[in-house]
Amino acid sequence: MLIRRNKGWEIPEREATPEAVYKNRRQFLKGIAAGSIGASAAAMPLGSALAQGTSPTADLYPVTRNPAYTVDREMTEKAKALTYNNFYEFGSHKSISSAAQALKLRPWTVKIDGMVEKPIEIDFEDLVRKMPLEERVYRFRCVEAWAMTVPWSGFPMKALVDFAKPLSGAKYVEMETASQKETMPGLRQFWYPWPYVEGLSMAEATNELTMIATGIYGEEMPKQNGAPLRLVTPWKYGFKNIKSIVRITFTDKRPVSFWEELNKDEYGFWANVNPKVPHPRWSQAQERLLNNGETVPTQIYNGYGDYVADMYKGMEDEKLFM
Ligand SMILES: Nc1nc2c(c(=O)[nH]1)N[C@H]1C(S)=C(S)[C@@H](COP(=O)(O)O)O[C@H]1N2
Ligand SMILES: [Mo]
Repeated sequence: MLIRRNKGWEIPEREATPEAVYKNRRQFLKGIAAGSIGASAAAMPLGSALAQGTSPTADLYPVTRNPAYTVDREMTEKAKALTYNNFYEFGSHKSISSAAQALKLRPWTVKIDGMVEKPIEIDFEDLVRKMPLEERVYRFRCVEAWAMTVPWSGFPMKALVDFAKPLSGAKYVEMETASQKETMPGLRQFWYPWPYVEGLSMAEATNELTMIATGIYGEEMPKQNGAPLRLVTPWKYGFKNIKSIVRITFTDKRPVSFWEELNKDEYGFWANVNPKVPHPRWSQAQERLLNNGETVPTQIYNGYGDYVADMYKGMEDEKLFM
C-alpha cells in the first residue's frame, strides 16, 4: 500500500489529497492503533495525538472530505493555522499555541440544557462517536481582517440539535467555553466577562454550513484551535466560532456574546461578514491571507451568501453585519 506522506494542506486545494488516499491512510492509522504495523512514532504520517498515544478519539481521523464544500482559494499552511491563534483564555495575543497545551481535555463533559426535552451531560467521546463526521474546506474570516482557508473535521451542528431535542419554543442556542482556572491564565484578567459565550439563532444553528468541528487538517483538534469541540460558522466573523465548548443551552432569549458584552458597538450579535460595513476602527473591505500575506477583497457573507442570506430576510432593522 502506497502512503502519501506529503501534507495536502500545503498545496492548493485542487491538488489536495483525494478521498481514496484519505481512506487508505485511515486504514493505515487503524493498523497502527491495532499494533499490526511496527511503525515508530517518527514514521507516522500525521504527527497527531495518536502518534503520541494520548487520545481515545484519535482513531476517528482523518474523515472523508465532503466535496460539496470546497473553495477556490489556496489552503492555509497547517503550521500557520496552528500557531497564529485567538484564544483569550490563554492570552490576548496570537502566540498562545504553547500556553494552550495546558488545557485539560479529559474528562470533557458537554452539558446540553435549557429548553430541551431532557437535559443531559454527555462525555465528549460518547458524543463524537454518535455524530456523522466529515471534512469540509471553509474560508475563515477574523474581524481583525485576517483570513485563512482550512479543512475542518466535524459534524453539522444540526445533527447535535436533533440529538438535543429542543422544545418548539427554543429560539437561540447559547454555547459556553470551559473555564479552567488552573490552566487558563486569561481568566485572571477579571475585566473580561468570563466564561466566553456565543450564540446563534435556531435557523443559524441548523443551517447546513454550521459545523461543530472536532478536528482540522485531518487530525483531532489541537488545543490552541479549540479542542475538543468548537463552533465553525464560515459566513460570520471569527469571534462567533467559540472554542472548547462545555455547555449548549437552548433558550428563547437572545444570548449576549462575550465580545458583545464587552463592546456592543464594535461586536454585535449577528456579526455577518460584510466588506461595506466597517468596524468602527478599521475597514472590512479587504482581508490579509494568513498564508502569504496577500490582501484580497472581502466578500459579503464571506462568500457564503447562497447558503445563508435567506435567513436574514425581513431582519433589515437588525445590525446584521457587526
Ligand atoms: N473561547 C474562545 N473562543 C474563541 C476565541 C477566544 O478568545 N476564546 N477567539 C475567537 C476569535 S476572535 C477567532 S478569530 C477564532 C480563532 O480561531 P483559530 O485560533 O482556530 O484560528 O476563535 C474564536 N473563538
Ligand atoms: Mo477574531
